[in-house]
Amino acid sequence: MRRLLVTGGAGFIGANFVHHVLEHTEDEVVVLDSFTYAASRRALEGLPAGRVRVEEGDVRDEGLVDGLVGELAGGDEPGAVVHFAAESHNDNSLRDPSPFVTTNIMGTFTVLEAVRRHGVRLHHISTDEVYGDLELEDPGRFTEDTAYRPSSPYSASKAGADHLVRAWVRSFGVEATLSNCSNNYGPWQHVEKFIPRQITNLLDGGRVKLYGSGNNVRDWIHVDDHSSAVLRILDRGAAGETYLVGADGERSNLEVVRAILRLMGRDPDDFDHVADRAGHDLRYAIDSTRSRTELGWVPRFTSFEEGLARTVEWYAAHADWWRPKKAAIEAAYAAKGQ
Ligand code: NAD
Ligand code: TDX
Repeated sequence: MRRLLVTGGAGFIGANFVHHVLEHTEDEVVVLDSFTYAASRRALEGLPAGRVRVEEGDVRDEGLVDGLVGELAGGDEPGAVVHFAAESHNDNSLRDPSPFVTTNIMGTFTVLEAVRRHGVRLHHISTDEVYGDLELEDPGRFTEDTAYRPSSPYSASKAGADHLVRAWVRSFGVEATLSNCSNNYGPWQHVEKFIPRQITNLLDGGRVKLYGSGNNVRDWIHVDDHSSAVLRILDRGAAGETYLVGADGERSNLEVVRAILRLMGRDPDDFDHVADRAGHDLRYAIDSTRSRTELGWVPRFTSFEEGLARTVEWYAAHADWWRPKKAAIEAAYAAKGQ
C-alpha cells in the first residue's frame, strides 16, 4: 500500500487520475485542492472513505503542504506527491495572468521545498505547450529534447515550474519525474474547454464556436490514458527523467468540430467562426516513443472518434453537473466575440 498526495485532485485530470488509482492499485490517496471554479466535488463523490481523504487548501500554503508531504515520509512503502494543481485555461491566462504565475510557479516551488525537506518523491504534471508550437506543414513532433519556447502566460508559467523541478533535481537531489502530455478529453472536463464547450452548446440548442480558421492542430488523448501513463511513471520511471505522453491523436480543430457535429446528428458544416485567440499556437504534436519503449506504456483509446462518442454520451448524461456552470461561461465568451 502506497500513499499518494494528489494536488489538484478535484480538477478534470486529477479527479480522473484518483478514480484510475483506486481502480488499478491498492494505493491510498489524499487530495489537496483549493476548489477554484475549475474543481468538482461531485467528481470525487462515492469514493471509498478508507482510501481517499480530501483536504481543501491552497498548494501555495507552505505550512499546509509541509504537513501533508510530511505524512508521506517514512512508512513501509515510500509515498509520492503527484502535482496536478494549476490554473489550466489559456484564454483565462490572457485575461488575468496573475493566478497562473502564483499557483503554477509559486505552488510548484512550495511543493518542491516540502518534498526536499521530507525526502519524498514527486511526479510533476506538465504540458506539451511548454515547447511552443510547430508549423502546420512541419513533419516533426515534440520530443524530450525539444527546446522550451512557450507562447502564452499559461504555458510560460508551466515552463517556469518545469525549470524549477529540474533545478531542484540537479541542485538538491530531489527525486522527481516530469511528464508533458498533449490535450486531454473525457469526463469531468470543464465546459470552458474546447470539446466540452461544443458538445454542451449543441445539447443546449446553441451553436459550435470555432476560433479563427480552425486549422490549428491539437494532439488528443483520452484522460484515462494520461492517468495510466502517470501511474506507469510512478511505478517504473527513473528519477530526474521526463516522459512525453501522447496517443497519436492529431486533428485540426475543424476536424474535431465536424466529428462532434456528425456524432450528434447535425450538419458537419453548421458552425460559427468566431474571434481568434491572441497568440494562438498553431500545432502541437507529441512523439511518445520513449514512454512506450522505456515504460511499456500503451494508450487504450486508439480511436479518437470512439473516445469522442463516449464523451458526447457522458455529457448528455451529466447535464445536471455542467448546466449550472454553462451560462456564465458562454456570457464571458460572448463578451469577447467568441
Ligand atoms: P483543471 O483546471 O480542470 O483542474 C485544476 C485543479 O487545480 C482544480 O481542481 C483547481 O481547484 C486546482 N487548483 C488550482 N489552483 C490551486 C491552488 N492554488 N491550490 C490548490 N489547488 C488548486 O485542470 P486540468 O485540465 O485537470 O489540468 C491538470 C494539470 O494537467 C495541470 O497542471 C495542467 O497544466 C496539466 N495538463 C492539462 C492538459 C489538458 O489537456 N487539460 C494537458 C496536459 C497537461
Ligand atoms: O470555443 C473554443 N473554440 C476553439 O476553436 C475553444 C474554447 C477553443 N478553441 C480552440 C483553441 C485551441 O486551438 O480549440 C483548441 C483547444 O482549446 P482548449 O480546450 O482551450 O485547449 P488548449 O489551449 O489547446 O490547451 C489545453 O491543452 C494543453 C489545456 O487547456 C491545457 O491545460 C493543456 O496544457
